[in-house]
Amino acid sequence: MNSNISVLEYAQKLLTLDNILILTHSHPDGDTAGTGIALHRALTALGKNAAVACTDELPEHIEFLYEYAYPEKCFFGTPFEGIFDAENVVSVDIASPFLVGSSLSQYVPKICLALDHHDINTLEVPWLFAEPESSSAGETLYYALRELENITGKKLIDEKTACALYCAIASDSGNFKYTNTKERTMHAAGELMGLGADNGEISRRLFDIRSLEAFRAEALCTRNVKFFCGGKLAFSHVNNAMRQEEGLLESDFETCVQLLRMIRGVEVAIFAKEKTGDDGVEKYRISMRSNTFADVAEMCAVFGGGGHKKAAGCTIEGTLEEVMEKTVAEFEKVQG
Ligand SMILES: [Mn+2]
Repeated sequence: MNSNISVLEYAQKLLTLDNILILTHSHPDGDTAGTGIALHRALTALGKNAAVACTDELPEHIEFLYEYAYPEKCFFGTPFEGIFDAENVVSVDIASPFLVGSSLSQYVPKICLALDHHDINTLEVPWLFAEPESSSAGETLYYALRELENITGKKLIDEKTACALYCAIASDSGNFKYTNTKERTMHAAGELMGLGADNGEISRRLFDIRSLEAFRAEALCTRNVKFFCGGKLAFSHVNNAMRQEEGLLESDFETCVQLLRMIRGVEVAIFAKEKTGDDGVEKYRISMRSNTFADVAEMCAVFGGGGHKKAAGCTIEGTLEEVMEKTVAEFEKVQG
């Protein structure tokens, strides 16, 4: 069973370890990768031998994190057998054993110390340091490194470590926009800027760079938008034929629902992607977002889906017209 330890105990425990493998979660985001890299740098500054690993490569939008890493001991999607010998395994931002990913799953039973910020952590580890009130693993690690600095009297956050931690926090807090952003989040970010994190450049790289394909997908989304309920519901879609004609992938459409939500007067935004399979049954993958009162998790649950109050999804069988009618009817119920 997990026992949740304090920041001081976490810092003390880290000091007792060496030859440390830092595990990050699969499909890495800025938080897990930035936190893993920052911890690697801090452990190296403490004179310890360590490496950071992930099942998958860093996706394009956070590839710049390599600039802050020690690349020779950074194994994102690359094997390290024979290069690094893991004596102790620690994890960052991993809430469940399944999030480690298949190529590193043999290390799950060896995790001795976990750092996390999720509400629920199902890792079975001897020591868990979890702070659900924290915006990000990066925020939790920042305060833990401050604790380690107090204990050891060593400076552990250099400019690159500060950049990696800033990226981690900015990623998970939506550039300090989500409700998980608290006073201590901004405090940590401010101190990291003082230590050399370039907030403008990091937010540009994390949030202001888009693929041309995403723009073309949004153009298609904009062309197909329809409004219902006096402009409170915006519905758009893409079918396979349109998508193939434009040479776009399904993943290029990820930001479309966000775009619809930004239209003045819209409460619920719906984007539908055709998912008709080889069986020929017509169906659509639905993404829903709401702005204020509507609970889209409830709306999606009607169709066997789910999610959060303001962001949810489901899959609905039927023609586009049927899917539109069904989802509009659900919104009419909730808008009262
Ligand atoms: Mn996280």
